Amino acid sequence: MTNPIEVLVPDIGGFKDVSVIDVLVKDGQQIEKETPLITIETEKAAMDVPAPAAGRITQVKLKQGDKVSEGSVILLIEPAADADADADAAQTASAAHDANSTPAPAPAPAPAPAPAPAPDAAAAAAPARAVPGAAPPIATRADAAIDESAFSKAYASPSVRKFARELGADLGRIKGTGAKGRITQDDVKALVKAILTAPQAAAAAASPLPKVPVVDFALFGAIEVKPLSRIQRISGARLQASWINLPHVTQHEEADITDLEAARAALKGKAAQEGVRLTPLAFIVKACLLALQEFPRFNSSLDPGGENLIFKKYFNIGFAADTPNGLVVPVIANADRLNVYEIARALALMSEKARAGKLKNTEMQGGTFTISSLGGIGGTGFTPIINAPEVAILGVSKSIQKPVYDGSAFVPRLMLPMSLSYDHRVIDGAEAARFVVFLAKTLGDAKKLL
Ligand code: CAO
Repeated sequence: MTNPIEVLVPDIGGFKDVSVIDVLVKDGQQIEKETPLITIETEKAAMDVPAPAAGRITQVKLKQGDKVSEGSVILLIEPAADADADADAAQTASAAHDANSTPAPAPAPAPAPAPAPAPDAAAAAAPARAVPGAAPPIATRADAAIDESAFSKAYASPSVRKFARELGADLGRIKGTGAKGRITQDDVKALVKAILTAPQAAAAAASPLPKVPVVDFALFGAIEVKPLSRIQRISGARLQASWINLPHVTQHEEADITDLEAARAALKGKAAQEGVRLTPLAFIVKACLLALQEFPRFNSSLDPGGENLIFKKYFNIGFAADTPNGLVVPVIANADRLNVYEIARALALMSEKARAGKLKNTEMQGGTFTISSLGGIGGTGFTPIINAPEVAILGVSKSIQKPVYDGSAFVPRLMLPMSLSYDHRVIDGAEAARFVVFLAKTLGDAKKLL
C-alpha cells in the first residue's frame, strides 16, 4: 500500500474553467482502473474522466458545479497494491506533461469505452492520445449540431444533461414535460426518436459527403499553422451546415438610392449632433422590415421535419459584423418597432460591442432575417450564405454612380447592388424577384423610410 496520490484532470484539449456536471464517486469507495470519476462538460462535449488506477478513494476534492482545467485535483486515491505501477505511470507522466517534456513510457492506454467519436469529439480527445499513459483515455461524446448556448440554459438535471450529450441531443430544442418544465430522460428520447424517424435524417444518413483530399502542404514549401478562432470554428460549422442543407439561390437587383442618399446627407449632420451615425445600412434595415411585412414567407422557418412553415410574428434583424475574431451576427430585436434613427443607434451600439467581444449570447439569438453589408468596403455583388434556420439573407455591396437611361438620355444615378440568397424549398424564384423589386422601390422612396 502506498500513500494517497492526487488524480488530476488530464489534458482536455485546451479548454479552461470547464464545469463539473457530475461527480460519480464518493469518499471511501473502492474503484477499478477506468471507473468514471467525474463528468465534465465543455462547449463541445461531455466527457467522463476515468480512474488511472484501481484503489480506494480517500478524499473527493470536487463537487458538482465546480470549474476545472487541466491539472485540477479531482481526488486522492490509495492505489491498490497491484495498481502501483499504473499509478506511478500516471503520476510520472502527469509531471512530465506539466513540464512539457516527453512523457514517460507507459503501457498503451486501454481503448476508450465510448463509441467512435464524431469529428469534433475526435479533436477534443486528441490531446489525451498525445500523452500515452499519462492520462487515461477520455470517453467523449459530442454533436456539432448542438446549440451550446441553448443547451447550457436548458432546465435539466446533470444526469439528463449527460444522457443528452451521450446521444448528441440538443437540450435547447426540447420542451420539458417534467415538473416546472424540467426536461426528463423520456423527453430526450422523444427528440432523438423524432429525428431518427424524420425523412431528412434518413436521407442524410444514406448520403455521407465526399471528403476533400488531405494534402501535406509542407511537401511543397514552408508553411505556418495557426488555429482558427473560437468564433470562426463555431460559425464555420454553421455556415457549412446551411450551405449543405439549404438549396441556395441568389437573386440580384440594384436599387436607385440617389434620392435616399440626398435625404441621408441632409439628415446626417443633425443626427451626428445627437450621437447617431446615420449610415445607409439603417435605411436598408428599415426597407427590409417593410419588405418582410409585405412578404411574410421571408420571415419564416421550416420546422425540423421539413413539413411545416413557421411564420414568425416578430421581426428580429441580424446583421453580419466583421470583428477581429471573426464574423458575428448581432440581432436587433423587434426592429419593426424602431424608427431609422433608433435602428442606426442600435447598429452602432451592437457593432461596437461585437468588435469588443462583449455581445451577450442573447444578443445573437432569435434572428428572423439577416443582412450582410459589405457596402462600406466594396464589391459589386456576392452570394451570402443563409443564416439557417432563417430562409433568406440580403447581401449589400457598395453603391456606385452609374449611367441610367431615363427614356431620353443617360443620367447619373447612385445604384446600390443587392444580392438576396433564399432557401428554394421555401421561396420560389418569382417571389424572390418580387421581394427584391419591392425592396429596390422602397429604397428609392426616402419618405417611406423616415
Ligand atoms: N455603399 C456605399 N457606402 C457605404 C455602404 C454602401 N452600401 N454602406 C456603408 N457605406 C459607407 C458608410 O456610409 C460609411 O461611410 P461614412 O463614414 O462616410 O458615412 C462607411 O461606408 C463605413 O460604414 P460602416 O461599415 O462603418 O457602417 P455600416 O453601418 O455600413 O456597417 C457593419 C456596419 C457592422 C455592418 C459593418 O461595419 C461590417 O462589419 N460589415 C462587414 C459585414 C461582413 O463581414 N459581411 C460578410 C459576412 S459573410 O457573408
